[in-house]
Amino acid sequence: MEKEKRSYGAHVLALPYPSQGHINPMLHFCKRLVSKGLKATLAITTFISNTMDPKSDSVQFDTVSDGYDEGGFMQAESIQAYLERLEVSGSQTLAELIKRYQSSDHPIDCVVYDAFSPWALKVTKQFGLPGATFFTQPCCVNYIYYYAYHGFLKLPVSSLPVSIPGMPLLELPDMPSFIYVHGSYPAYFELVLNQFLDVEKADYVLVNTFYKLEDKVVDTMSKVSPLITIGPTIPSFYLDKRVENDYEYGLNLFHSDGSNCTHWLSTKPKGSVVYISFGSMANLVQEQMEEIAWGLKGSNYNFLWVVRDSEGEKIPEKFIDETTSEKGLFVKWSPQLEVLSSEAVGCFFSHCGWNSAIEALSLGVPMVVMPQWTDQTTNAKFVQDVWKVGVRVRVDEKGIVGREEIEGHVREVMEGERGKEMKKNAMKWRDLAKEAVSEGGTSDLNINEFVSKLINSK
Ligand code: UDP
Ligand code: 7WV
Repeated sequence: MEKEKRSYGAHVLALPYPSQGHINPMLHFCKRLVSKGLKATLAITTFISNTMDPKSDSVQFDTVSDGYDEGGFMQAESIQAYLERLEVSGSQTLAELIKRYQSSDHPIDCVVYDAFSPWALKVTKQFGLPGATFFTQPCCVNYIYYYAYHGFLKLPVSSLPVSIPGMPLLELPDMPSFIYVHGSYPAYFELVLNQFLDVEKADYVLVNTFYKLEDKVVDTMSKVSPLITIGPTIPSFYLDKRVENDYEYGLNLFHSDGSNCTHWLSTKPKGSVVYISFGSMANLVQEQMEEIAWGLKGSNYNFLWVVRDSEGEKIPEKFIDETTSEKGLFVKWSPQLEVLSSEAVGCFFSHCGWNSAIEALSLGVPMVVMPQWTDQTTNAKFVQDVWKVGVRVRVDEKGIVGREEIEGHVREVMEGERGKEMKKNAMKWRDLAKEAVSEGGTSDLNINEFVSKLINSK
């Protein structure tokens, strides 16, 4: 019997690093590829697959193992142990998965893997397939790591400010935390630097950013390490609206009270709400949570605050008692894009994880940023001084951001002259983000070229 003719151009297997901030952009990129005629399979870990309920009409899900099928990262003895086992089990199960597809009707034609997992390229090449590494962080951060990886940036940093071509001068707190706090999280530092391990052997280097947002860094970095910008990878409904049924990411590691948020927001006047979230991983010390609470109270604005289960106990009881449900809403997880696109939201108080930052830029929402670690410090520098869409709060001698500092910055963004300027800039970036992924935009053209090369190289 003749084989059924393929209805798709090529089959992409995508392998995200197993965290929320890495799954979201990869999953969404897959949806975009499907909308352009490819077939896409997202390989999540067995643990995540067993605990979540991934939803997508267009992307297919499959599993690999990080070696911790019962508890994921939380089950690991240490960060280093997790990363080591992820590489061993990940390589093995990725190979098994590709092998299984190669003897089916829809063999894999390309592997798109998170830059955090350079080992995936070795597996990909064993099957003679093209590999595309996917950077989930912005180019400004990647280029700093590129410099450090090649020893162009001497560590610990002793000469300040740091001058890197294509970038503004950087002070120490503007550097990624692993550089800023030299020696912190050595295993993660190795992970972020190793994004450049074998990068020249990858057939494609994809970055979740868009050209006009980072034109100087992209141009500078492209000369030494060719890359293509394919972002923002946020659901199409919020940008070009060309991908059908693409309203949400579709894989949440936490349960959300979605309709609750949207209903509550719908009762609030335009620009009256501060949305607060520190992403999926940050754990703040109790004193910091208290300062945020009293800073908010002082500002007297409405607020929608995402407090994950593990953070709940850190909110002062007195604050909860004094806050009416009209004034403030606490949720354990939010439909963040829906929230950010609500007219009621006047500013986003954020840890400045890259997804959150590019989502705010794409939806035209100004920010107060309180970076915690990893790339967030550098993202915050660019949010404040390059894109000019937010202000960064400063920590005191004890490493805490005080309530007055918080109240002052929230007021500045919500009501000050500078706030109006930031809103205007945010709207400009929103338009440029839309343009980038719309027909003929920089990211759209880059994705089209990637797609046609894949189809033609089969
Ligand atoms: N997010 C969400 N609901 C929340 C908080 C976060 O849907 O209540 C999403 C957010 O839209 C983003 C991702 O989770 O896409 C978090 O990624 P980010 O890079 O901002 O931070 P991380 O969690 O990696 O620190
Ligand atoms: C998850 C685990 C470790 C890191 C990150 C995410 C990130 O910064 O993206 Br270093």
